[in-house]
Amino acid sequence: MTYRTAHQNHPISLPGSPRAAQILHIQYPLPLMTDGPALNEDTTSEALRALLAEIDSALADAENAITTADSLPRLDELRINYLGKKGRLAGLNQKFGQLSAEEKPLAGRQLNNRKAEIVRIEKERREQLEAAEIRRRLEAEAIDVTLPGAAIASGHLHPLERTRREMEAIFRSMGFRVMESPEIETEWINFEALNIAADHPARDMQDTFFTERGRVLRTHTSGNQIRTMTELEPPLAIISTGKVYRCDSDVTHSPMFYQTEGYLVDKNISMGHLKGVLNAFLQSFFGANVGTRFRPSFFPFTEPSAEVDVECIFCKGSGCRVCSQTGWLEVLGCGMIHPTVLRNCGIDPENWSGFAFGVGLDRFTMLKYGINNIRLLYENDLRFLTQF
Ligand code: 2NL
Repeated sequence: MTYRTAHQNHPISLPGSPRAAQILHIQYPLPLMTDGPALNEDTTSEALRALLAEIDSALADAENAITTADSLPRLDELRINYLGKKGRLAGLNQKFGQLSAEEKPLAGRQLNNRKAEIVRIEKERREQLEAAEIRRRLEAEAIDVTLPGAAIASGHLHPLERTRREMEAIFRSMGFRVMESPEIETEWINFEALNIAADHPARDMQDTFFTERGRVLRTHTSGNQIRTMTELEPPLAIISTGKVYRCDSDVTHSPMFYQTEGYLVDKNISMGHLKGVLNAFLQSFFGANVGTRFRPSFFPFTEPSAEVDVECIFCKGSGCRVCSQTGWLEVLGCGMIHPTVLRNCGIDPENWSGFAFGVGLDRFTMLKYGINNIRLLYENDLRFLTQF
C-alpha cells in the first residue's frame, strides 16, 4: 500500500490504528509544506506509530478537558498545561529524536495541525465562557429603570417664615400694607412716643438691651407704627413683622424673637372695627369655626386695651395641658390707639382714631404646630426643621 504525503490532499491510512486515519485527515493550510518522500508500510517505524498514538491521546485529552472547562480560570489553567511552553504538547516535540528524517515532517505536521485544532477549540470555548460571563454580569448588574429615583433634598421655608407669610397674606387681603423699620431704635420711638413713661418697668435695664448713644434694640415693632404715622398721612393700615429683643431667656422666652404688629387709623374707627378685623384674621389663621374672646387689659399705648384668646386648638375648648385646663389660648394684645400716641405722631385725635394690635410670631407658630420649646425655632436643628 502506498502512502501519500498530506499536502496531496488525500487521507493517509496507517495500518494497525483505526484512529490514525482520522488523525491524518489533515487540514489546510498546512504549517509545513515540504515534499517529503512517500511513506510505505516498510518505512513506517514503531516509533512513529507510538508517537502518533501519543499525540492522538494527548490531544483527545486536551479537547475533552477544554470543551468541558466550566470557567475562564480553569480554561487558562488547561491552556498552560497543554499549549504552554512547558505543556504536554511541547513535551511531545522532544520525542521527535527517535524518528527518521522522513518521519519527522509527517509527525511534525500532524502535531501542528492537531495543535492548531486545539487552539481553535480553546478559542471557541473561551468565547463561550466569556459570553456566559457577560450574560451573568448583565443579569446580576441589571438596573431597574422603572424604580423611582433618589429624591433630591430641597429646602423649604422655616416655620416662622411660613407663619409670617401666612399672616401677611391675610392682612394684605384686608387692605393692609406691609412695611419695615430699623432694629436699633431711639428711646423716643421705642418708648416715649408710645406713651411708655421713663419709670415704666419695661424700660428697666433687665428687660431692654441698650446700645451706644442712648439707643436700644427695639423691644417691639411699634417703632414702625410711630415712624409711619409720623411720616405718612392717614388713612393708614399697616402691618410689620420683625425681630425684637428682650433680656429674657427660658422655655417660652428667647432674647430675640419675632413680633407682628399692625394698626389702622381712619375716621370714626371703633372697637367694632378692631374686633371685626381681628376675628377675621384669627379665623382665617386658626380655622373658620374657632371661638375668640376679648378680655379687658392694659397697655400704655392703647385705651381701651384688650387681650384676645382663641378656643384651644388642641382640645377644642374642653381643657388640656397646653391651655392649662382653661380651654383658651391667649394669642394677641390690642386696643384703641391712645390719643397721646396719635398726638405724638402729629395726628389729631379729634379727627382720627385707630386700633392697633401686637402678635408674638413665635407663640403663634408654636400654637399652630404644637411646638413646646421656643428654642427649637432658633437652633436650626434639621431633625426639627425637616418636620415642616
Ligand atoms: C402684645 C401687645 C400690642 C400694640 C401692640 C401699638 C402700636 C402703636 C400704637 C398702639 Cl404705634 N399700639 N401696638 C397695641 C396693643 C398691643 O401688643 O401682647 N403683643 C405681643
